[in-house]
Amino acid sequence: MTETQFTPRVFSGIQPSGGLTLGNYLGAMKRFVDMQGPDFETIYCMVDLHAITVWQDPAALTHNTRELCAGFIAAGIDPEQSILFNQSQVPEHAQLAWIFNCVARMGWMQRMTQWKDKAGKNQQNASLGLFAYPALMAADILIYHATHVPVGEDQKQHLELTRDIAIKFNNDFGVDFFPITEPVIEGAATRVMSLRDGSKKMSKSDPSDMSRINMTDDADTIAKKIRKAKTDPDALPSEVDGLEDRPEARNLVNVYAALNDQTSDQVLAEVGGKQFGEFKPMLAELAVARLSPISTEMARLMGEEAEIDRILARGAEKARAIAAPILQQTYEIVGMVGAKQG
Ligand code: AQP
Repeated sequence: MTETQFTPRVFSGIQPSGGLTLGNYLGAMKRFVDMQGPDFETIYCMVDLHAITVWQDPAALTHNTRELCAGFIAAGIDPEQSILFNQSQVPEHAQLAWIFNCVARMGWMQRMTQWKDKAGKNQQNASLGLFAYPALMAADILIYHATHVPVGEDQKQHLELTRDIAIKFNNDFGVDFFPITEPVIEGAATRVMSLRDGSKKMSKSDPSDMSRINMTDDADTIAKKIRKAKTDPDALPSEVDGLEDRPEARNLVNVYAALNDQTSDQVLAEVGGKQFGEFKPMLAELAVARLSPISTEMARLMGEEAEIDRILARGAEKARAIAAPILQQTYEIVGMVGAKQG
């Protein structure tokens, strides 16, 4: 463990690999907004280098990156207070990732469940980038010496690997240089599930649009998706224990709780005994009330593309001012001739 006192600094990212989902919002973005404030420096990134580990149409990648930036701002990230940028514009991420490719072990990567899920049965045909994804993610975090990383539950294993990489680097080189980052996985909706299948995570890349709520969906679409969400025939229980073996019911209750800043227990104390026919319209109304202002603001910002590009460019400049000296110090520790402390 490290003795060094690191500046309390938050880093997290979202892939512009599709449109933002309610899962990304509740599991990540809403939490990013909560952490913005006097306690931390906050750095948020559109991780476009991660997105291309699976095929992205270039025009769609451009659009999705700008729309994601609009989503960050519409959700409450202030680009003056937080650093907001896209990953490819800060080359230090990829440069540190190479060092980490040489620190991480093949066996560590092979154990990653996201690799297994995304590569599927045809691993030989998956990109090398998809395999090395967690080393780039470790670099994203550690290039800023970030101490806290808010993420959804699905990223827990990658964050453990980030800690392993930091520990191994520090041990291999006999330094106390990289912090051992704390994952921040909190709230009622750390894993929002598909609306069609309570055993699958809600995901941008799910082929079924009915499986997810997109942050750009209009009120009618949100209400329709919730109305058609898979459920069971029983009434809602009054306590969380009663949701055991009812993944779809649990999911809708968790989503309601997260949208309303409550715990699932508090929600069930109010709605226990109700049938889904009554609960779903309540959830739809709440979801529309919370999400519509964000989607309206996103649409407005998307009409100001040049302004989004300016915010991203300015964010990248500020990010590089932190990342460049840390990369140079890393090179110096590794023994690269020409590296000098920034
Ligand atoms: N369903 C979810 N519930 C809670 N949190 C979630 N996150 C993603 N899905 C859920 C969190 O959102 C952040 C950004 O995720 P990402 O875009 O980097 O990649 P992902 O986790 O792979 O998300 P998707 O939507 O499933 O993207 P695709 O389909 O491209 O793979 C992370 O903090 C993640 O935990």
